[in-house]
Amino acid sequence: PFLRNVLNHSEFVSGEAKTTFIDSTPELFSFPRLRDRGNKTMKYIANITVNGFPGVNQTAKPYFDETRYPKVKKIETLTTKNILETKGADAVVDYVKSRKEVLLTDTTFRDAHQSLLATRVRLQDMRQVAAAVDQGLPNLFSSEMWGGATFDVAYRFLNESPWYRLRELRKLMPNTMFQMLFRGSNAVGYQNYPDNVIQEFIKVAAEEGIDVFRVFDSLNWLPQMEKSIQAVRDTGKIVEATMCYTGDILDDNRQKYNIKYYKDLAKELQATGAHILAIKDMAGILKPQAAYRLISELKETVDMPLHLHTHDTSGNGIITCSAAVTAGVDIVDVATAAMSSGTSQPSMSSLYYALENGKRAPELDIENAAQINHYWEDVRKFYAPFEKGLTSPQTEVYLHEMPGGQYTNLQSQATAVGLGLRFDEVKAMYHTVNMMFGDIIKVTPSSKVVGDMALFMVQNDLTEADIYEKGASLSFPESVISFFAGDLGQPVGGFPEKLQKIILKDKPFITDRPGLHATPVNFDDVVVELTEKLGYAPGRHEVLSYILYPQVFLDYQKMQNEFGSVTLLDTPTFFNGMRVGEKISVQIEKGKTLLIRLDSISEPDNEGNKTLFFNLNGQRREMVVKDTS
Ligand code: 3PY
Ligand code: ZN
Repeated sequence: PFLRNVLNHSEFVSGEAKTTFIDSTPELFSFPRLRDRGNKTMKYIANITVNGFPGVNQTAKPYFDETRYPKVKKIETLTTKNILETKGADAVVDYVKSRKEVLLTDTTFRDAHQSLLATRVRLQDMRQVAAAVDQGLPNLFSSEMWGGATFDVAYRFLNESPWYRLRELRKLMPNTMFQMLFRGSNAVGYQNYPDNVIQEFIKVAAEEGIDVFRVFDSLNWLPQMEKSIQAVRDTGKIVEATMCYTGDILDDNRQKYNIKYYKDLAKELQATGAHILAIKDMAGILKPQAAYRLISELKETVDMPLHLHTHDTSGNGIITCSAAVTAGVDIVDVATAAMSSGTSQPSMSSLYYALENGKRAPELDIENAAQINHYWEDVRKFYAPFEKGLTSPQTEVYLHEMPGGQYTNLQSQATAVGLGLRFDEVKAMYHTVNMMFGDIIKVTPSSKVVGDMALFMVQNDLTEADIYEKGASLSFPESVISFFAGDLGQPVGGFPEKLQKIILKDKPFITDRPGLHATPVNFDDVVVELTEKLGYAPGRHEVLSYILYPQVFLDYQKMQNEFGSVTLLDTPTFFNGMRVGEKISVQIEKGKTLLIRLDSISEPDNEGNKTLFFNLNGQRREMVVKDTS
């Protein structure tokens, strides 16, 4: 029973075992362990082969060309990460200010795939290119590789621990600063968490390897950011205080969010003690002329580096970045070309050529960037089932203002409730709802509230007038009620009172910070509760995951117990299983490889069970799987 427990130990099965654990349990490395790993892996493959992967409607596993692995020239230079480690956060700020060229953040490992491929890119594919980025692109300001939706999606859909992803990449990228997107009091979730959870999360994330925290609030409400900003400062890492951009500063008819609004906000954000000011254009609606004016005026308003984040949905992303560079922006977000454009960030190499020979051209080895990009051209094909984005520029985004990361998600949600063919209506309704709500900042989670309301209205054929007339008898989506109760904080200019009454009915609402009403989490109690559920004492990171996503985390653990660490499988096999006659190898650790061949699959028996005949490292193995497809 002891060995059984150990074999089910989550760190063990997820491959996260630390040296101390391995050293104190040498029996784990004997043959039964390898066999157990092999059996679990085959069980996973057998299930996927017979029943498919959720969301992947393929009948047969596609054939892919051999992946072109990047061959980069290693460039020796002092990196921002080296400066952070030796001289601290303020020295990085001084370094950024001293640079004449614009610096780049590469979002390929986070926002790019969140915005194009429903956040589905797996560690296994990042792992193969990580060292090339570290060695070949050392002039990057940072690599954004964590946060936003990646945390939840890794557990929920990829059976992958986001912490394990962070640790593994950290090992492969020792000279690159890692950046994460942090939703202020919503952390990496969709709701408000108690302050001590926020503080503990930031502390553990910093210890595990995050260097730059971009802290935003989905309503640009400062009180929801302050605790996080201070918590990052306490760790000695770099904090970017964020203004989310919405509206159009150059449109006289849209003056709720005018230049004065952003300049005042910038001063308030500077006063929090943050190192960098991030301008987060989550929808990609910052037009080039507006970017020029905004950056120019912010430069004169605050004395901190400016970091611009935009999305290329409209097709104008490069021009916006270029205008911002001319106006003096210090850092801009880009993605490798094959993972750029559309709802993602503008392309790194396009921006390079747009700025080439200019005064602020970035320092980038374009050959290395091209090598890395070839790799992604090949890898992106594995994720074809998740491609739901735009295939051409969409200037309609200037009207609906939907964040890049939300577009594909809302499209899937619409399809799931039978509104796939009415998505144009959903987009138009999204705009209507925004105006009904008083023209709010729309970014996770406030964007989800707008999306939920838009879907609700289209699904029930409700117009704006209907909401005011029939509101009393409607049961609104939970997220909408919660938003109007003040659970996400206060929007700029407050809530529209009439609508708030209709939506809340008699429910009370708050006007102060939700964190003031939240009971701090007692971590000791959670450890006891979780130990009971897991059968072992959890690490601090596991405790946090459980607090943020209790059921998702427990489901992940269940999958780990059943199938072991599927993180190590190649992506086509992970999503499509195996073809009869196919051979794959899975390197489960240095010097230990599983060689798996699928020899045949039986017809289903009376109960619908199929038997899959495998060969695992030379030995015949059978797996029985119920065909539920
Ligand atoms: C997120 O919070 O996930 C975002 O990417 C917001 O733009
Ligand atoms: Zn984004």
